[in-house]
Amino acid sequence: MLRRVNTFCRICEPACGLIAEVENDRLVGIEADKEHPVSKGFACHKGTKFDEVHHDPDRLKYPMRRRNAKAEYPAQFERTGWDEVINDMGERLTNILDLYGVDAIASYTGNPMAFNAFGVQAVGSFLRKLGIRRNFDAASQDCSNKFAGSEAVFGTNSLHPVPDIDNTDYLLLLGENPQVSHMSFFSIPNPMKKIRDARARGAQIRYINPRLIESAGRNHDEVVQIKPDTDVYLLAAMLNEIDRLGRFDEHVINEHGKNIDQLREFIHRYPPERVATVTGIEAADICRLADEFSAAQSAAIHMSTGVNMGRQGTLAYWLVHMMSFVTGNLDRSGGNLYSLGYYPGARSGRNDLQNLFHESPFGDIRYVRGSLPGNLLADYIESEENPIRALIVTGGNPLLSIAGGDRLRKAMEKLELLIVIDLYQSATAELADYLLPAADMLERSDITIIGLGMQQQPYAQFTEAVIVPQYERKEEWWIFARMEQAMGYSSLLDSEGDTPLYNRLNNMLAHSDLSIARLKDEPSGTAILPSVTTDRFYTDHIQTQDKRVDCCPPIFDESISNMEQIFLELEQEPEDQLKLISLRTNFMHNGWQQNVKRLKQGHIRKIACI
Ligand SMILES: Nc1nc2c(c(=O)[nH]1)N[C@H]1C(S)=C(S)[C@@H](COP(=O)(O)OP(=O)(O)OC[C@H]3O[C@@H](n4cnc5c(=O)[nH]c(N)nc54)[C@H](O)[C@@H]3O)O[C@H]1N2
Ligand SMILES: Nc1nc2c(c(=O)[nH]1)N[C@H]1C(S)=C(S)[C@@H](COP(=O)(O)OP(=O)(O)OC[C@H]3O[C@@H](n4cnc5c(=O)[nH]c(N)nc54)[C@H](O)[C@@H]3O)O[C@H]1N2
Ligand code: SF4
Ligand SMILES: [Mo]
Repeated sequence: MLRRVNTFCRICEPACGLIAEVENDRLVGIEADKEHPVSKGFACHKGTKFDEVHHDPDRLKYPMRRRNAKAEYPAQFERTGWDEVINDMGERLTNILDLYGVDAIASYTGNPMAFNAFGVQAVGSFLRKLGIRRNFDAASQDCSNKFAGSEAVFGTNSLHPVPDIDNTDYLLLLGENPQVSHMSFFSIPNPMKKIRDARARGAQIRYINPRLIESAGRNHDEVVQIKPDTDVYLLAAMLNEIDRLGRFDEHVINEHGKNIDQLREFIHRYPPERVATVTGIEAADICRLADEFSAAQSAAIHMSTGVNMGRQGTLAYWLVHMMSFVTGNLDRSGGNLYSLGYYPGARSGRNDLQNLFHESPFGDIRYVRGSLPGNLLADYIESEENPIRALIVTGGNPLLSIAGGDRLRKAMEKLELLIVIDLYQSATAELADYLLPAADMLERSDITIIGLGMQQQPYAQFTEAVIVPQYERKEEWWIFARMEQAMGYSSLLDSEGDTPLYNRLNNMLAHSDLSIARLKDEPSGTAILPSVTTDRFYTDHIQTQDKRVDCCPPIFDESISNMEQIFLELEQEPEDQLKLISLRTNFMHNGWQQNVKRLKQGHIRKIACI
């Protein structure tokens, strides 16, 4: 008999509603959920073609143990059983802990773990129980600048006001290509429809990008082409011009801001005429952008990985917040609004900005949201003093996703123990001592978590596993809970049933009078929450101690002087300087989905860069 099961996609941030078709315990099809109250029948080809991942013969099926040395290629693995492998790993981790202490063990959690509510909580619990401090994750490749930026300006890493796209008159998008990527730090199914609707209403759309992107299509005038890695100067110059036009909202600034004189002093160093050559945008065009943004009835702004991944992503995000705040568009209809989801997360992201940095053999570094910078992973492994000797990689492929793969490979070959939990034998997994097969998104239950605080329409969805894990694949939470048991810690598996696993998420849902049991009764497993509102940002959401927006956080002093240094260097660059920029396509998802044949159709549009 054919069963149609409601579920949702966990590949990227929109979390589109899906219907999975199951016949005789076998997945036979996936389609977009037309009845889904939020995604309303939208899903992209990665979600609807996920059956190819699920059935892929290359998928890991059994727990495996390495037979040859790490440096030997190809890797040789032998099949083993879960009890054996868990006991082996537990014993080896305990030995390393006893011999070298806790800093000899590190963890890297990859991007897919952000879409795995129970898995990510189990990894966290395991690391806390062992006391592991050397944590790395994919965020330092694509978004930790945003955590650090919001922390400095709003007092919490978890406050990222999103564009009020349904009401805005002007939408400024920097470093993103929603047609291909469906946006990050803004959970919105079918973003291109929203952008088209906004355009049809008469809103102006502007993309800042070195490349004429797919999202703009034939609307070439919507793209302002910029030289790579110079957005921070464009934003400073736009703010400068808006101030010159007398369009700072003094009332909002007096009421809710601080350090505004310092902001003014800073932006006055970057008038449009000065930054034109470095950004590749003529002064008149910068002034036009500034005029448009500040004259619009309402204007919204969003910045993504094209800028995040640059050298000055944190400062750029500060200036993005400033564009919104000083023009009175923060917390205003049609501007940028905080999307309170089922759990008020802003408070838990609060951080004390004093003494954030600590000395390390590689200079002063800091944790951002509990994680160290990924590009130091190789240094930590190769360090003479107190090196990382064991690494647990969960749902990530750092060898491909962190820059400098050759060096990282050589470093990883030196690890005494590498445990990799993945769907596939990835490049990183080629070096593993233990390679453990994870259940895929259709083989596990879950709840929407990644978009919390960033959903265009707040909602919560629960899904049961569509299909039981095939072969000997296991969910990540189970693997970590078993490891806890093997190493003598308390564990989710100590008591029966789902309750312990669901406890934390039920506590979070309780803030919205919801529970997993209640979600199960809702159509599509989905409860719609109140829409995003204005007028609570400065009273309820902002987390600085004085509840004021910091317009020029002192923690940026050093970066601000580096910014000038970099500017002087950029001014010296020859006009034909070649620079590489990232190109995300429909054919892959970061470093995976390479086997999905039906993603490889079509071609990359040849589009001009400056
Ligand atoms: N070369 C390159 N580098 C990049 C990027 C890129 O596109 N190309 N993108 C950048 C960005 S934006 C990011 S976020 C980071 C991502 O950095 P990573 O997370 O390190 O890299 P991914 O390629 O996303 O790796 C995901 C791995 O998880 C596995 N996987 C998929 N689903 C599951 C699951 O449910 N459970 C488990 N256990 N494993 C799973 C995949 O098979 C894959 O090996 O990389 C950044 N760096
Ligand atoms: N098909 C597909 N979808 C994906 C992914 C994928 O790999 N494939 N990855 C997912 C992940 S993990 C993420 S984080 C999101 C990312 O989603 P987006 O942030 O939208 O990522 P991109 O589509 O790479 O868009 C980045 C844009 O920045 C531009 N750019 C490069 N350098 C600069 C610069 O210096 N300044 C400016 N202004 N622009 C610049 C590039 O030309 C590119 O158009 O996508 C998600 N969705
Ligand atoms: S847009 Fe993202 S969440 Fe939606 S179906 Fe595609 S991959 Fe899945
Ligand atoms: Mo990402």
